[in-house]
Amino acid sequence: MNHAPAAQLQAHLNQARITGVTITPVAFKDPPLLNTVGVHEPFALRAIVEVHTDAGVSGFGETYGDAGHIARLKLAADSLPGTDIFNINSMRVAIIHALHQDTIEGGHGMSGMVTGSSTGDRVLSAFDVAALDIQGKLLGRPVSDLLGGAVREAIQFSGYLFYKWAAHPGQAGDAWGEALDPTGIVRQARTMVDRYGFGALKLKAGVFPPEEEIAAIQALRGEFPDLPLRIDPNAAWTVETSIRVGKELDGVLEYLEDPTPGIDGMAAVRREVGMPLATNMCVVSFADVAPAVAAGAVDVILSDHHFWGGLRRSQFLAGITETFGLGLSMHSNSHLGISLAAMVHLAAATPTLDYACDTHWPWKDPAEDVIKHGALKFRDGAVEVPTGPGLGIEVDRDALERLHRQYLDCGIRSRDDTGYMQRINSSYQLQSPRW
Ligand code: GKR
Ligand code: MG
Repeated sequence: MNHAPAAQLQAHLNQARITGVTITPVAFKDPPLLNTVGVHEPFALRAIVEVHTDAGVSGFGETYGDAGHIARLKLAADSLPGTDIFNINSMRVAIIHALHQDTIEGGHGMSGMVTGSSTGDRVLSAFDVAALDIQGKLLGRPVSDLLGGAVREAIQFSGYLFYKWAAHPGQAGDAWGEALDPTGIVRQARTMVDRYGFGALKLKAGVFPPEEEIAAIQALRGEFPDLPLRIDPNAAWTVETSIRVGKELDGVLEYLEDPTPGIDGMAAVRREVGMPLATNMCVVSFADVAPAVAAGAVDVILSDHHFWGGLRRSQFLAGITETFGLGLSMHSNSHLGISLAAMVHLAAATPTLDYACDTHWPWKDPAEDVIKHGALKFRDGAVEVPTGPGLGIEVDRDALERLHRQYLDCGIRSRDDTGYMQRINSSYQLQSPRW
């Protein structure tokens, strides 16, 4: 038997230590999508994290692009050289140590809608994904294999509907057009379903009085009698309003997502409403799980590897939800292809993730990404799990440079939906709950 290839692989793996990290902030065009804290700015920010090793192989992760988050990523990156790329536990310890005396302000990347997540997990996530990308490339196996193996070949996503303006003030309109009433939302949903084949729909609510949003859901139900529907007002409603809406839409929705703020509020709604309650706001870190379970606050947790500490720790969350008989879905924010690939590998290797995952993908200009075209395609509302080594995608370095230039030129340094809205409408006030 010839042991030479095995010996070569061993030598290669022995060398896989981190030599450095490159963090590249990027900006990509974003339409004026409305939510309960304001409106999306003309550009969304992300940070692309490339981890280099002495094996000559590098890997990528994608995360929030807010200035505070980038400052923390840099602190973390400085602590990693010398770490074995197969030892994500050591990376985590180094990162948490590096952040120990962190006095950096802000950097949550979610415009105030998710603020209680663990800073260490939020920072670790992009490094975890990059490490798994490298491990997969070294071993010639997809990331889903490193997570225990894919249990599905394609991942179902939901069509994420937003109320929106026709255009950012002073700019030309986008192809989606305006959606400010049930007719506009149904038109948007029809385009999304025809274009991507989504088999579930989610409405971002908390923008208009609840009656108008109930009407939009009823209009969607009329147009798409068989599709599961969800509504997510990001805690814009009081407990009383949530109960009223929950009763009215019982039997119409698959789940009701974050109607009201906090674990106690959600628990009060859940006692009165028959359908499942879901969250990506009151359970956003491991510290929130026990109080939420004790209070009986939710039925479904929307995981998100960007703030749950990466892919392995998101699987750890999946184990917890399974243990407590909770459902598992997946949350998203505006993102590019590296994140989509990571979401797909995670969902593929998480057997209990039964709901269609959220994605902001349709809202991105298809011409803008940091990955080469072709690896990730939607068919019948799903993305096939890449089978190539690592994340199974290739970063387009010219595109990365272009989107970095766009970041430098756009002037936005932190996501601020509320500030942008207030610049357009000076009487706009942040309020939660609003109705
Ligand atoms: O993109 O405006 C948005 C969403 O509202 C996002 O920021 C939320 O974090 O999609 C998210 C959610 O489900 O809450
Ligand atoms: Mg949500």
